[in-house]
Amino acid sequence: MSAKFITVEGIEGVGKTTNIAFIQRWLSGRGIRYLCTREPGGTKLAEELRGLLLKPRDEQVDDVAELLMIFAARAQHLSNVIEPALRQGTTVICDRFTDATYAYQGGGRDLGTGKVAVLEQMVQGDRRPDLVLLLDLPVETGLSRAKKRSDPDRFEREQLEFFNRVRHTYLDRAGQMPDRYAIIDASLPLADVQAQLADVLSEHFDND
Ligand code: T5A
Repeated sequence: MSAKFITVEGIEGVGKTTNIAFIQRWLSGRGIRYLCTREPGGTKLAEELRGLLLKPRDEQVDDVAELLMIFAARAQHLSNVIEPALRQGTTVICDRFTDATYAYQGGGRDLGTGKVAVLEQMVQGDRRPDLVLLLDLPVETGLSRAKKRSDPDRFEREQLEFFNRVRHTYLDRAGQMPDRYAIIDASLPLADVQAQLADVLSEHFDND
């Protein structure tokens, strides 16, 4: 079985962290070697960039500066962690990847797809996820779940409209690339969310 690059996406509080723990258990149960990582982050330098990106600040952050920092972190993460793991036959589970950039910077910040696509090609070459697990729920539900958990970071301080644009960009991309995306209804009780995930994972791994 070849190593797969699987990303988990969705708006704030959609349950990525919770469900990645389930995915890890699922893979372990089948004896599949995997590595779990996240974006922005995944290396020392990329985690430092993550800290800079998420920290609330009184200076207005330029949208393109934000985009470049995200891709700087991604370049480091890809060359030091993701690509070596895939080359060694290790499946990689990544909490967010470039679909988040299309959704948050392209959609949320309204930068559009052009600049993101140029950087995607420059940083990733042909590397794209084999499977994107898009956890989807109404923005209000996600934000209220996220609020219970911790103080809002710089992104979580955005308005509802921002997150609605993010959500719709994700859904549009999933509609355009149905072979690569699986949309999971994350508004359901956890057991039902995980049953959907198990079905999608079985389809991808058991038929390989
Ligand atoms: N970003 C990132 C960009 O703008 N561009 C990019 O290119 C990238 C890569 C950090 C930020 O960076 C931005 C987007 C983000 O704003 P992050 O750390 O992934 O990214 O941020 P969050 O989305 O905030 O991730 P969280 O870890 O905070 O949320 P999760 O993981 O989606 O949610 P989770 O699992 O912590 O669950 C939240 C709560 O809901 C409960 C859980 O128990 C928990 O309390 N829950 C459920 N409750 C009821 N029913 C269910 N089915 C539930 N599932 C979970």
